[in-house]
Amino acid sequence: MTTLFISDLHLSPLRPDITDCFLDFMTTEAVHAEKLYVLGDLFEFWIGDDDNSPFNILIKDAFKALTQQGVECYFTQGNRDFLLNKRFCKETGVQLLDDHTVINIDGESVLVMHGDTLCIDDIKYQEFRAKVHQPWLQWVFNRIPLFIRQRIVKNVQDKIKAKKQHKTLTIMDVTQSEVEKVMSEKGVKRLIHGHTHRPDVHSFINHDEKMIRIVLGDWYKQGSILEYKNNKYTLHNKSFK
Ligand code: LP5
Ligand code: MN
Repeated sequence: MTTLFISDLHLSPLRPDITDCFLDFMTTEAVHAEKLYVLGDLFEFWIGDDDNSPFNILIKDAFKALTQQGVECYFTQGNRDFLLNKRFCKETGVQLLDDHTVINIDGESVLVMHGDTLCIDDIKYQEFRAKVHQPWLQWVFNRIPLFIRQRIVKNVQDKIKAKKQHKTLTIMDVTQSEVEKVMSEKGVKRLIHGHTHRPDVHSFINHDEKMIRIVLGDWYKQGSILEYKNNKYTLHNKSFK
């Protein structure tokens, strides 16, 4: 049994190198897996499930082909695709997971998430997140014409870009006490997430028990995949052609 995990691809029509690597991954690696977990930020930005641009159709078709071949696909929203929802899933066969979901891998409970909720020292981001996750605001936003939504997002992104440059790397990393708290609450000894773009395997002791936190990598310079096979987790890269 092979289970694959990816996140932080930031797919966009402006990065055909990432898109090619992703499409190749879907047809050569993912197709042989039993399950694929996409832990957020698949897209550079997802404006809404009604955006049927040729690029979005290309990506949706890749998921549809995969699920039709029997690979179970799961998706967790990231901070860039928090508006990806049920319609995308219905069109592709992908199953949407809650922000924090405990899955079972060969008998072990494993917590999977995007990872942004662990960065609690990034107070400005957490305030922003709380705002844009309000169901009523999303309801209203989804009903605004697409071209106006695109302008709003561009405006907010420009505003935010300047603010992000002043943040330290520590603020933008996970807060260890929050990791321990969430893992205890969920009763797991293993956590898999993305978001920080710092692929690594962290081991630590909490309440006398060994805990493991696996961080997925981004796809800016190469593909980054976590593979679970034969009771072993391996992080590997996939070069752009
Ligand atoms: O992904 P990455 O690493 O670049 O940065 C993230 C955080 N940034 C974001 C921002 C999104 O990518 C862009 C969102 C555009 C959204 C348009 C919304 C339209 C309304 C929708 C209503 C339903 O996620 C970044 C983190 C970083 O991760 C590391 O964790 O630091 O966070 C920020 O930079 C956010 C700023 O700190 C907060 C800025 C507040 C600006 C307020 C603008 C008004 C918002 C109005 C919302 C209605
Ligand atoms: Mn992210």
